[in-house]
Amino acid sequence: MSQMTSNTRLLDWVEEVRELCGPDDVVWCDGSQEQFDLLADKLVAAGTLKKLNPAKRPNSYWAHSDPRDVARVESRTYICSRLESDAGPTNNWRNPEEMRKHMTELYSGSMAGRTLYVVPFSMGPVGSPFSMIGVELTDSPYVVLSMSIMAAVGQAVLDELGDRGDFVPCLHSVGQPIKPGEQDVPWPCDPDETVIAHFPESREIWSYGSGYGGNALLGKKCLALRIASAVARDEGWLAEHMLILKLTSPRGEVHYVAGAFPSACGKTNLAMLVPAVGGWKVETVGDDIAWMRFGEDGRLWAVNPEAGFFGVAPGTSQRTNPNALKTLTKNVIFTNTALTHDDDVWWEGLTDEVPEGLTTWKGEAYDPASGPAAHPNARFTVSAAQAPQIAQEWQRPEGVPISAILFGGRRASLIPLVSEAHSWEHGVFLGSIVASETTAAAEGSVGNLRRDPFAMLPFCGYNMGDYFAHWLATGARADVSKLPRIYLVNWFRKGSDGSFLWPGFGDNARVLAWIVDRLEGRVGAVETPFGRTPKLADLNTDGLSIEPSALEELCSVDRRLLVSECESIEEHFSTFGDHLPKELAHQLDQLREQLLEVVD
Ligand code: TSX
Ligand code: MN
Repeated sequence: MSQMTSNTRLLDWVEEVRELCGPDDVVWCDGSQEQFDLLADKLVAAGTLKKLNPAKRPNSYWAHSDPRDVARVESRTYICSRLESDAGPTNNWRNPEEMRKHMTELYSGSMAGRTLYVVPFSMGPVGSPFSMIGVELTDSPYVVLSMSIMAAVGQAVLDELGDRGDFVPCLHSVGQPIKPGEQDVPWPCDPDETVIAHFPESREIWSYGSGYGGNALLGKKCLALRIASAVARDEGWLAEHMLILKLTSPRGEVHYVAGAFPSACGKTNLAMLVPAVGGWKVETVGDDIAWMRFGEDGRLWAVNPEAGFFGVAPGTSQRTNPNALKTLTKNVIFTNTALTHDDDVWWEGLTDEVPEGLTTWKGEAYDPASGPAAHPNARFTVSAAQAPQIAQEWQRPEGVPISAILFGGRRASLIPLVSEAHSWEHGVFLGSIVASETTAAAEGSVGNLRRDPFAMLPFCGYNMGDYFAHWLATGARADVSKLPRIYLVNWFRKGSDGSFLWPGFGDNARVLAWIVDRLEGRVGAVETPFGRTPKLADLNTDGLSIEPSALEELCSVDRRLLVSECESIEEHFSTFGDHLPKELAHQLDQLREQLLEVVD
């Protein structure tokens, strides 16, 4: 047993789980490099990890999962609140007692033949008043290694917790006990019985059956978004699915920008942007989660509660995200990428040419006729501290003051390149109608419009109508002059020939530059139904070959398409019933009124 803590709530819970799950051993994780290396060696011996070529990718590993366990499973993710209405229409709900009963049966003996690891972790810097402590009990050493990269882990966290009871218990089992005499498999899991359950009222997380990403690394989506969003509602702050970037202008002005984007919009690429316009600098504070609260100065301050990046590998290249490639040169765990003949990694989009002699994410010789070499949801897990573009203040306990909030989506038509909300309420409306056209057949038919309000659809731990109300209430108690301004952006608008109108990537800095010009009061704007868009002359197009007509089209709003958009928004809003704040219904009315007004 451990000498690492005398915390009775923790010790009692570990003992209770040991009795229920029946592991052979209990190991406490101290966060040391020695323990990390020991576990990595063990996983290499077990065939779960492969050590990559140290001459090419020092201290890095490759894992490939069971093909049935490759992504978060939203259909098996539950909010277990006493009232179904507290989970709301966008979440799966189960009664907490029923779920506990069901999962207690699943967990019974589920760790037989395995080791139970105790992983104390801090989301946010250890000791910051804004950090949250969790303890993950898991039978997956792969999860232990990943958690050690994604959060502060170990003795320092236990020391900070002391004898307090305010940690979030996070129970995780892959759900594949090893019977006596039986061989383990490289990626144990139980896909038929997978459940990821959240108990926001008692602040607990129970996960069973999956070893992959957000299902298993419980500090990230489960704690820092679903549980934290419910805590934030109760305590008056915001837990958001947002990147945080530091933007420095040629004049030396520094602005911090937060941004929420649905999946497949390039959020990590934006967080790590290399501007295509001279003199501008982007540094990363975070690429996925922002915890925001008002400071003494009345401004909204944001903290990145994570310590690493768990990013999608396919599509990451020298052109799309050079800083990511620089970050991935050492100390990385890759999962479900392809493996090269000389023990390095590869994925679709990394290079134009497919290298010879690839092994696919399934561990088979690559044959283009049998699908991609890397799984489309293949991931890298890497410490943020080794990113060359990391902002020096990224772990400051008080965070960084946010000047602007971006909401984005993948929209081929209607939504302008950038528009500035008229007010906080209008900005909340723009966040509530965020939508993206689907890109993969797996998400339904390609090109379908999917609403993903605030990019929080899979991550809000309570009723999303109440979440909208919480955003409105947050603005209502603020000093309006100190609130961040809110912008809607769309890098994905297409022309009539079906090609992208905007070059995107590093050129998105031109949009960021316009936003800074707005914040600094240097430029005017043009009114549209979605807010204020740039006067075309105010967008810096130096060195950009774009037709004036394309720029015009990018910033325009087609009123005919707006009619059907209003109908679509009305349908979207109707799903929230009487939990929809009246201010948002009013915003939709105002959008409709614009249709009746000027006809040009
Ligand atoms: O990440 C993207 N961003 C944000 C970058 C900071 N992507 C990739 C999306 C999938 C994750 C983009 N794709 C962006 C973008 O701004 N824009 C586009 C669309 C696009 C794709 C290719 C080209 C232009 C636009 N041009 C050529 O391929 C030459
Ligand atoms: Mn995310």
